[in-house]
Amino acid sequence: MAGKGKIVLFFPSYATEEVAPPIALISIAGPLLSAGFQVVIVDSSLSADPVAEVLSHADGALCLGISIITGPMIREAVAVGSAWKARRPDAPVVLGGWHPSILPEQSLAASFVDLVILRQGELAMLELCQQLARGEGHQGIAGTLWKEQGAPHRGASRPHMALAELPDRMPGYELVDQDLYARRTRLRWTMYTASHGCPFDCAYCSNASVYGRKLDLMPPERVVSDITHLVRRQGIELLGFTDDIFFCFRPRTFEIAEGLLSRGVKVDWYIQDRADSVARLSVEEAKLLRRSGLVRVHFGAESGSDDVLRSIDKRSSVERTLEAVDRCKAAGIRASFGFIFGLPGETDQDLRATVNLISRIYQRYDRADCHTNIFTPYPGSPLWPTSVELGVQPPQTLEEWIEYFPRVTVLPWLAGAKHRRLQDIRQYLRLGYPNVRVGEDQGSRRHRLALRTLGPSARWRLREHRYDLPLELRAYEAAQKVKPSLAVYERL
Ligand code: B12
Ligand code: SF4
Repeated sequence: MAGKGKIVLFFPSYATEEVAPPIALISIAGPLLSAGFQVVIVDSSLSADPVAEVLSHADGALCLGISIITGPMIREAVAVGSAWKARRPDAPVVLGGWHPSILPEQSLAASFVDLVILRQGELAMLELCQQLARGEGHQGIAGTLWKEQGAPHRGASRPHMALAELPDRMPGYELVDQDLYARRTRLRWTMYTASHGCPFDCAYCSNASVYGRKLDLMPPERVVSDITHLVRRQGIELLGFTDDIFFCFRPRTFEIAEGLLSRGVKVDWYIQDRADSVARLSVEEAKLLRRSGLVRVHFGAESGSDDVLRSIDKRSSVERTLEAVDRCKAAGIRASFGFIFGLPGETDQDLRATVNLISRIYQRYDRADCHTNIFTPYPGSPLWPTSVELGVQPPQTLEEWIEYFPRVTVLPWLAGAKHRRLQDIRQYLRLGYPNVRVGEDQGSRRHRLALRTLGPSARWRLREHRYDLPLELRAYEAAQKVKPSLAVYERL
């Protein structure tokens, strides 16, 4: 039943080494496939020439849908969307995902965009495609904004629909060629969404502006049967949950773990959660999760200073972070911690506390790793208005957001030497405590040699908090330009 028409979906490059099937588009594709549409997903990570590949599917298509998160993904969204518009002015270009959901009017104003779908996209996209298939145009769908003779219009609002009531997402997974991804990453892995939303309100997080503060939980038995399907039908070996706080509702967590065990489903899985949630688990509970396949937890630890944690309303503490390390260690679960440098008001003492905490985590558990980012204020987060007051210049067009990401953006309160110093500290952390993420290249022999040579001095600097005259770092960076294979993986 692929007779209703063809829909092309595009997932732009996100400028990192990680490669994974685009879960947002898989979710959109599921209901379209069940309704009888033919769906083509083009994932830039697998494409040598995304513009040419998308255009090769343009003839006869009803529309092009593009998914974007704020930042570098917008570059290819603009290139592909504009090329599509030039070739198929009659077939609308639809933007969906986090960025257009938070800034819909500005996103719609881009010349190649005909329609923006706000927040949850499954039903709005299905209705749009059904309307287009009937030859009725792209106007008037609830939960969307569209252009008509160049002027913007907004449809009725569309309430969030519980995950459990949405049309099945699983047919979308069947569309993806897992072999292609496995060839790139040497691992059959995919992502799965068992809940949306988060009841917390961390000041840097834009989650609530898209999913609100209410948790939307997929029933545990459905989670178990979907995972069973993915493992048995697609040979998935590793599954990443996109949920923000997996342990939010503890009984459900154990039902999922026990369900996987009782069905004999052999799969490794990882989650993201808060340190305080994991610290609350008993060792026995953590071990049960490990037995069911939980291999890694990604934590937002954010800072080694309780003052900073209070200032961002994290409602957790350094002590909780260390307890979470212990719990993971006791159960043999890998633990990855994310830290944010350069939050407004962070002092040098706070920064030192964070570097110390990172060193303590590495000393405490040899299967822990830490990642740092320089704070990037996102629209839709509680810290956005403060950041604008402090001098952040909001980009004025969709295209201007392309350059808006941590490696490029310099915060006004970090202008000059402060930003450079933070980047140096991050680099010393990478050299002092190297680690590798899922789906990432393990690095060349030369790269490993550079790490062995520079590691001890990097760890000395971090311990002493001395970052003056970083000559070895500059030499290393110069060598990187000559031999890019020396590059330590840089997280954006
Ligand atoms: C997985 C993930 C990624 C992965 C996606 C990989 C992949 N192959 O799928 C990648 C690696 C791309 C990624 C990168 C980044 N991410 Co991210 N990511 C997530 C995460 C954990 C899950 C997103 C997801 O897939 N959810 C499941 C799907 C089903 O939900 P969804 O994405 O909301 O999609 C629905 C709707 O948005 C909509 N929709 C989405 N796309 C489309 C397209 C069309 C056509 C339509 C109609 C609808 C539609 O319909 C979907 C189904 O309902 C979220 C946090 C979270 N828990 O949601 C952060 C999150 C989206 N990421 C975020 C950030 C900040 C980033 C980075 C900037 C991080 C960084 N510092 O580099 C980068 C930006 C990209 C880049 N570097 O270019 C922020 C978003 C900020 C913002 N305002 O945009 C989030 C919310 C995390 C947070 N709480 O701060 N991320
Ligand atoms: S950072 Fe995590 S815990 Fe905090 S509000 Fe966002 S999703 Fe929730």
